[in-house]
Amino acid sequence: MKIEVTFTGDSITPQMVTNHAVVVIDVLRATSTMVTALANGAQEIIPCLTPEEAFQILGCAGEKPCLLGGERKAKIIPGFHLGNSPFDYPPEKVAGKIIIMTTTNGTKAFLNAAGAKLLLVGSLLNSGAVARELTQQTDDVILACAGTGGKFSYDDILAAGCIVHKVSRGNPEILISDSALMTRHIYEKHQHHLAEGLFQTYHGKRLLALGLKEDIEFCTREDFYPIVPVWQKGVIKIMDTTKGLMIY
Ligand code: 3SL
Ligand code: MG
Repeated sequence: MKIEVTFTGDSITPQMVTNHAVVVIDVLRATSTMVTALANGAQEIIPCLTPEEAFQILGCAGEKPCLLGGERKAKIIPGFHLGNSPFDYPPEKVAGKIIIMTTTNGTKAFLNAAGAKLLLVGSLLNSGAVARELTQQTDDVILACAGTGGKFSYDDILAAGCIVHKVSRGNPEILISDSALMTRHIYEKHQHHLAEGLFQTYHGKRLLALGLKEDIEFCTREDFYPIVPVWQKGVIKIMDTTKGLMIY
């Protein structure tokens, strides 16, 4: 198995992901929020590209228990129920709910990778569980960082490097590309101070300026949730990693 890391959602193409296991990563904050919502009991997440599309899906959902979640410019979208903070998704709000979600970078990256053979949601919060799942795979792996505004984003690099670190530990037969090796080195530099590492970054500073320091601290909690969300039939659900089956 070979591991590659890509750095922006826009660079993901259908050709690239075919026959690969792909993990989409948007630490600040879309994939951290998806993982939190599912860990807190959300039934499933439907990622979509635009607020208009989200309203349309809600309009067709009938009696289904749906909530709209996401952001533009890091703020809740007018008319939506939830923003893009993991703290917006506690069990009392999201248990049993279907979350229809659109974010600036994360959901777009995810949908660009929709043709992957296996498509998972990764973050620091579930990095250990994702790494364990990847070690069961025989297909080549792409860790697809969403990036910020079409550019490389340090938060995603930390999670990609963390997953590479965990997958490659004790598995010398796994081939690590130069991009994966670079992310592993960056993660290992910040490993014991992940939040502080992000306070200095472009997106970290933006969130700090909006008073969202706790979001950064939460999104950098490594292995907080032992779940692996997987894309199946147009929705994201928790994978039952014990049986290789999805939970319905
Ligand atoms: O990158 C993204 O899609 C968002 O998660 C951005 S934000 O943290 O809500 O600004
Ligand atoms: Mg991001």
